[in-house]
Amino acid sequence: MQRRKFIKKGSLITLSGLLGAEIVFGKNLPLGYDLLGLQDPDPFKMFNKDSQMVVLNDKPWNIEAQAHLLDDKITPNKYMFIRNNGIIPTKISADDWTLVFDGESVLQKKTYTLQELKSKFKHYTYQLTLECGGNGRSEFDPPAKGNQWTVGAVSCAEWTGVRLRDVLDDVGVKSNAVYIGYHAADIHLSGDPDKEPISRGVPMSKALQEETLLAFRMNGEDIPLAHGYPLRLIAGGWPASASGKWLKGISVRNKVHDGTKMTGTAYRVPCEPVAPGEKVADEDMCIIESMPVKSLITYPKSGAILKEGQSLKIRGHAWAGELSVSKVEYSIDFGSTWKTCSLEKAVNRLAWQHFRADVQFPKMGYYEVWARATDSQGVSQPMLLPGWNPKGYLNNACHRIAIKVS
Ligand SMILES: Nc1nc2c(c(=O)[nH]1)N[C@H]1C(S)=C(S)[C@@H](COP(=O)(O)O)O[C@H]1N2
Ligand SMILES: [Mo]
Repeated sequence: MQRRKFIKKGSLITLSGLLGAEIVFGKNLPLGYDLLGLQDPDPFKMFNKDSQMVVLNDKPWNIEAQAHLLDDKITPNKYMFIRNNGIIPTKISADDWTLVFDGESVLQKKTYTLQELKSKFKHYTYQLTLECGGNGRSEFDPPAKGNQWTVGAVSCAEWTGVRLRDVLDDVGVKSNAVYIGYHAADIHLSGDPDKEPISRGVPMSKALQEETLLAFRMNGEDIPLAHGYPLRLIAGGWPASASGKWLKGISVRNKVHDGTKMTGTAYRVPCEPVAPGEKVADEDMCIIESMPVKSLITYPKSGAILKEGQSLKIRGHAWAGELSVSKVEYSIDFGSTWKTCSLEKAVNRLAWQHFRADVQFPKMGYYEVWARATDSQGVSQPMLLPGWNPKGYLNNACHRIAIKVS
């Protein structure tokens, strides 16, 4: 007779996390049992998200913030967008989690347990901006397929982990290494275990940066399940698709990584500008690297009403991929004139910067406040849509809020 298999303790904990309650008689559950409580899930409860977060897709789960929810300097989990290409793994046991280093350019294949990574290498903590390459996609015309992100697919949380470069040093990398590619534990939407939902990466130069982490904590706690528990690659300032969640493997490649969503139109844009709707040949597409300069007004919420004579203290964040932000300005006259906002320095490289301004309005009426950031190389956000591209990436147009003075 076959022995009945039961769900392991580690998986029970993740399932309890998804349900938001302990599964009291969990040890009686047979392996593969479908809990009723997870069949019609409330995403806000399941992921500990605020109910003002906006669900764009439930298969897979894709959830964005609204501008005013991103007002905190460090984004708390409840306001952090979720972007999934596949199905979130649930049967995770951090105790026996391993990370494999392989590929053409490692001296030899090497495996670490999560415990080894934590104990063998020094820990670092950074605030790191993660923006989905498709943030702002909803505005493109002709429209681009994919999740219709507005402005809320960006976050800046505090990540703790070990430096990828310290671990690569320990693994031993050949001099012909050009790229790393990640492999993860999430499941392809087809259910096919041989297909990866996504397997992207970064060039060695980015992999070896001080801030590129193998992270195991977010905002001082274990990484929430939806954001990559128990281990995640973090490459701040690049499209967040480079930051692989539920990290199981790193391949050190002797060529540009060619995993799922590294080729074709995925996370690639025309190397040179094209007319809206134009077909672009494969060889004329370039991989997105550092994200462009951008800003977000997080206070007040668009639609705020003021009394005549009242001034308005606006605030928000600005970021510029690998670069820093040198200036943020605002306009209340649809971009004819601009005034300077006060701008804080980043707490560390690749963290977003906070701005504020005290805005006066000349008389009663309807206004829009626009914000425009400029990066350290003098490049500013466009007032309207930037270059069209087939998948609607990199929309860094100025953010705007409506204000009524009555
Ligand atoms: N394993 C895995 N990693 C992933 C993804 C995914 O689907 N699977 N999505 C990527 C994309 S496209 C983005 S924008 C970020 C989103 O991170 P978040 O859900 O923690 O906000 O994760 C990236 N890492
Ligand atoms: Mo993304």
